[in-house]
Parts: sequence; C-alpha cells; structure tokens
Amino acid sequence: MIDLRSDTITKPTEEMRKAMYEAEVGDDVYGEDPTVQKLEEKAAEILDKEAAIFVTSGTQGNQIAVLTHCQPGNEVLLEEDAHIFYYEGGAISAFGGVQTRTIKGKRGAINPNDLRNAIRGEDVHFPETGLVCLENTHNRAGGAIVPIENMRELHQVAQEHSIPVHLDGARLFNAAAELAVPVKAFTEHTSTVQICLSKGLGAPIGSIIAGSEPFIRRARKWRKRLGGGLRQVGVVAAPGLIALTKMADRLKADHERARRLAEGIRNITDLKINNQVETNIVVVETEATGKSVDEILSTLKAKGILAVPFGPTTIRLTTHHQITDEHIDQTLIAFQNLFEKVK
Ligand code: TLP
Repeated sequence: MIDLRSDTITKPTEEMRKAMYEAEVGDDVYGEDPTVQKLEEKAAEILDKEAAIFVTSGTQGNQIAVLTHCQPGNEVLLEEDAHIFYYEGGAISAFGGVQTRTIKGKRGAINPNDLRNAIRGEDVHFPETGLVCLENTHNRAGGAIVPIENMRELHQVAQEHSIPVHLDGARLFNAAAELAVPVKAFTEHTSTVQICLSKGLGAPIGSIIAGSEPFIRRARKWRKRLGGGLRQVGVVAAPGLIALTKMADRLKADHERARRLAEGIRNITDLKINNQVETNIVVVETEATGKSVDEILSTLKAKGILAVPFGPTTIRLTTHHQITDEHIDQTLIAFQNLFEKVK
C-alpha cells in the first residue's frame, strides 16, 4: 500500500527502534526518567523556551496548553479551520469550560486587525479573552506556512492586551525546513508551543509543549490530572530524541515529492489542486470528475493507494519518510488510469 493518508502513519526507523531497546528509564511521574529529561531539555533548547514537557499526543499537548493558560468561561481565539477547533472533538470546551471564537484567515494566517477586533474589552456582559491559538504549518489550509511576520504582528497585538499566544506547531519543523530557518524564528512570537514528534519527524508517539518554567510546572499538574503522567516512558522518549535532533533535515524531500505529485495531478483534466503545496500536503479538488469522494477513495484503495477525505469534494494526500519517488510515480499512474483524460 502507498499510504498517503497522513504523516502520522510513519513507522520508527531502525535507529529509533534500537534506541528504544537501549533506553535508560525511570519513573517519570517522580521525575526520574533520564531519557525523558534529556528529551525535554533538548526540546526546550531547540524551541528556545525555558522548559518543556513530553506528552502523549498533539491533541493532549494542545489540551494541556489551553487548560494551563485559561480559566472556565474564557474565550479562546482561533483561526476558523484550526485543528484545535476542527479536529479535537470540542475538547477544550469539554475539559476546559472555555468557549471558542473563530476568525477567518487567509491561507491559515489571521489578519492582525481582525485579531484586534475580536479581543474582548472590559464589559460585564463579555467573556474574558484568555488565549490566542495559532497553527503552523496550517493543516486545513493545505500545509500552508503562516509567515513569521504575521506571527510577529499577531503576538504584538496579543501582548498589547496581555493575552498569551499558543502555537499548535504539530508540523512546525516542516515550516522551518522549507524556509531554512531555525524553529525558534517562529516560537519567539509565542508564549507556548506544541510540536509533534510523531508526524514528519517519524517518532512512533509523542509531542512536546514548551514555555516558561512556571507554565510547564503547572502543565505537569494538568498532564497528571488527565492521566498523562507515565512511568518508564524513556522507551518512547528515546525515538523522540532522534526525531527531534536527526529527522528535520529530510523534511524538504517530502515537500519536493508533494510538489511533484501536485504537478502531475494538475495535468489531469478533471482534477485541480486546491492549495499552494508549500510543504507535505496536497489537497485535490475532485468535483469536476462527477464521482463522489468515497468512490474515488475506494477506487484508489483498490489500486493500492490510501488517501483521506478533506471536504465534500476534496481529498488530502500527505507525503512523509515512507513515501519514495517510485511511490509518487505509481500514484500518478493510478490517478491517470482512473481519470484517463490527461491535459
Ligand atoms: N492531525 C491529523 C488528524 O487529526 C487530522 C492529521 O492526519 O493531519 N495539530 C495539528 C495541526 C494536526 O494536524 C494534528 C493531527 C494534531 C494537532 C493532533 O496530533 P495527534 O494526532 O498527535 O493528537
């Protein structure tokens, strides 16, 4: 199978598996797992924050960040298609008692004036704005890179109102690799950041939240409350450390393959590409084929290609370290055979 459903499906490399076997471990709830400590220290250094905490998933990382930043009754500002709003089961409302207010962005970027207008003033009727959440790269904007300058402006607006900024950086390393800048060029415009070790970076499990020391201390309590305090978890942190320190350099190859895939699909008469393909996500518009998304996905599956639905007439293809140049060729041939008419 050529699995283009997501970069979450990546399997650990041989080096990661060996590191898991050899990992030194201890009880991390007691703060005694040396491998977790090493991972958290390295992550704080790379993300340029005082401290970091290892959590089980991107969703858990975002939840802990919101719960630590906010009080029940707060309003959280997010881009209209943010993962936290769109794909996390309403968790921040369910667990944090916060309400969400979305702002329509352009390719994942919120206009700073729109943010300014959405921040609540002093009024007995209003909820307090507790947090601004950004996302980079932006998943539903097709892996778009939110410009650093936009993040700087949004951070400035939030700071003027003493509101913290959390970055869902599940794919932040993709943005940094594509622009050839260190991740701290983005994180300096945030209060906290969540990054996923288990997407393009290839670790089997895990995310990191980074922020100030007092914030991370409070986040540890929320992680424990949510049942995310783990014991001899160095076996999982060990591949995470390899993901963090050795896998970022190869992300650009995923982006190049995604662009080649998009170019090939663009040549097929009834298909269009809906996004700019800056990183590893390709969004295909299928409306003109007259076939339903389900029909297209099951025909592709029968040809050994997996993708996911992304909207009523769109599908998403995502490249990652298990997708080779040959896989791209084979996928393009399958698309051409399926739709026949090539421009
Ligand atoms: N995204 C997954 C699905 O949940 C849609 C995917 O296949 O893309 N933030 C962003 C921007 C994400 O894309 C994801 C995962 C998460 C957070 C959540 O990460 P996990 O899956 O580790 O909870």
